[in-house]
Amino acid sequence: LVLEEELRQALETRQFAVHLQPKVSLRDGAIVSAEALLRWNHPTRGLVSPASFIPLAEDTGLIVPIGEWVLRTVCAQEADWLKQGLRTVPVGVNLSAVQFRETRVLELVQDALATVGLAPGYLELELTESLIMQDPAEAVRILNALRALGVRLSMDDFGTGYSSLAQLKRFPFDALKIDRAFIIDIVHNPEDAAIASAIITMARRLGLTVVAEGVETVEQLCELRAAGCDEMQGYLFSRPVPLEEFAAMLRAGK
Ligand code: G
Ligand code: G
Ligand code: NA
Ligand code: MN
Repeated sequence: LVLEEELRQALETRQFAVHLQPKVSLRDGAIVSAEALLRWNHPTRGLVSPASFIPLAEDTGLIVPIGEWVLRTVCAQEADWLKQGLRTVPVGVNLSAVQFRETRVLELVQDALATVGLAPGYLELELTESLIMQDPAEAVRILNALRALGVRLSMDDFGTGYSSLAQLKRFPFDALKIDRAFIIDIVHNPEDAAIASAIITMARRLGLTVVAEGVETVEQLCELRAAGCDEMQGYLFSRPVPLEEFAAMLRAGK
């Protein structure tokens, strides 16, 4: 109950921040997009990881206003960077299953884009398998509408749930992110390497951009490149960084 009240206050008193982690092309090393990751700057406890408060935010429904804040913050920042002439990249926002179920996501996204005049192609939504599998028919309908709007869609944490690539072809995803669980041991565990390689081959045949999550070593990078992976995200290139630091990375790279 205490934490719930603190979360409410955090939203009102602007204790949240969005950090961005780059996704990098394995072809030329360029930053091609980013993922928005929520950070809570707690007045006494310091930086609190979302892993420790997102479950409660979901249980209490607070994820709805918090998620809306993340979405609007990302759209406003992107619009502002474009106005400044910065050549920014699409930014992915994580959507929780609760947000998907309890809000009219399509209307919310349309309004967030229109409010700041942002072109839809600068926004990407990251959704997990479990989210779309809760009500696949409804998910297909909403995702098709979002895709028609021009928003990019990416399947997050792929490989950890129960869906197959065959099921995924019903959904209009642009990209697929291979869960970090398969990347961690990719160099030393031939089974993980085989799974990652099979996912990459099939996903690419289905026309999806493949992103490897949690890449930390050059050896992992080489393995992924050899398997035909398109992009990587992970500490090897960069941790999630504050917005201004990300803008500096974009300026430096171009
Ligand atoms: O950022 P890591 O750095 O610690 O994030 C931990 C978990 O919190 C991840 O599963 C990530 O997807 C989730 N997360 C981070 N930011 C957001 C957000 O804005 N919305 C939702 N729903 N989940 C987020
Ligand atoms: O669940 P989702 O994939 O949205 O969450 C991404 C999570 O992975 C975040 O907590 C982010 O901080 C974390 N992350 C990103 N890159 C790396 C990495 O290279 N190593 C580890 N251990 N975690 C990472
Ligand atoms: Na994500
Ligand atoms: Mn992920």
